[in-house]
Amino acid sequence: MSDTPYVPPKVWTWQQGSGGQFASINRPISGPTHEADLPVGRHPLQLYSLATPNGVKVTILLEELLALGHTGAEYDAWPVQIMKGEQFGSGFVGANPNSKIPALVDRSGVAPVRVFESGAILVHLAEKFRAFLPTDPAARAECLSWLFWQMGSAPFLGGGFGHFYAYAPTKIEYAIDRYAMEVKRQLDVLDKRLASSAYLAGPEYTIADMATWPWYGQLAGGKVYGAGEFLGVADYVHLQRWTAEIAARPAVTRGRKVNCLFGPLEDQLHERHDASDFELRTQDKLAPAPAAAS
Ligand SMILES: N[C@@H](CCC(=O)N[C@@H](CS)C(=O)NCC(=O)O)C(=O)O
Repeated sequence: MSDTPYVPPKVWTWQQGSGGQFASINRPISGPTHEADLPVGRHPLQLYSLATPNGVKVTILLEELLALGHTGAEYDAWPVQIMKGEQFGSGFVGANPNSKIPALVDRSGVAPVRVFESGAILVHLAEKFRAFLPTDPAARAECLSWLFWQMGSAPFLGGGFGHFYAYAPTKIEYAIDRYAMEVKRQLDVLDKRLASSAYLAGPEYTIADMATWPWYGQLAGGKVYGAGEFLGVADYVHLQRWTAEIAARPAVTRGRKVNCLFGPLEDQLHERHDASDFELRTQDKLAPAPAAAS
């Protein structure tokens, strides 16, 4: 990166390595880079994901469905290591031509159905099990409105604020300022809604909360981008109430562990194939015991 002010050329060209922390995976073209089949487990629902905010939305819903007694929601969850480029394997691109986690393949019907985009996956599962998406038309419209609000808003938080505050190779005041203002506006939208409503869509916990919590709840808890103090998240008291309530749900605790490849070993369940995996197959149980000090 040079010190001279950037003047855009007539036609943009790809400078490999200019993408900061994600330079190794960002490309201006789509499609597979290599052949790699997706693994398939024994359950009808096959999830290919990672415990990022977008991935966790889906595992929270699946664990909530199982907690409600929907045994048909049993699933196999396979990790996709996006920093290693696994989202560009031919099998994954077949499940999601956009090469981003999460992707779901529902094999419960005559032919496999692929579903990509976390919001679409949440709606697919909520409709399939008739849970966490109200059926009353007004309540359903409110739920889908907040769900799509989240899908449209989070890129300003992640791709905008998070990128320039935490990941960009240089701190650009203009960019950080612009996105900090937008994210604070979004936090205020949520805070005002949650001042008068227990959950985003109304009195019931729905897929709108499950989509929003992993981004804005985690941000409110100071858990993403190290930006809690910078954004003054403690001031949003209604958002804080909702954040804490959802964090305390056992299904949320479980959902956050699935396909998690970082953090404390007891919170990392790399693959999930059975409810017992939370007891038996987290990394603290699988990792070799450290060598005894001599
Ligand atoms: N709108 C998509 C966004 C998914 C997304 O951005 N996934 C990220 C991880 S959180 C990813 O797979 N990134 C890999 C890449 O960009 O190559 C959704 O909600 O499913």
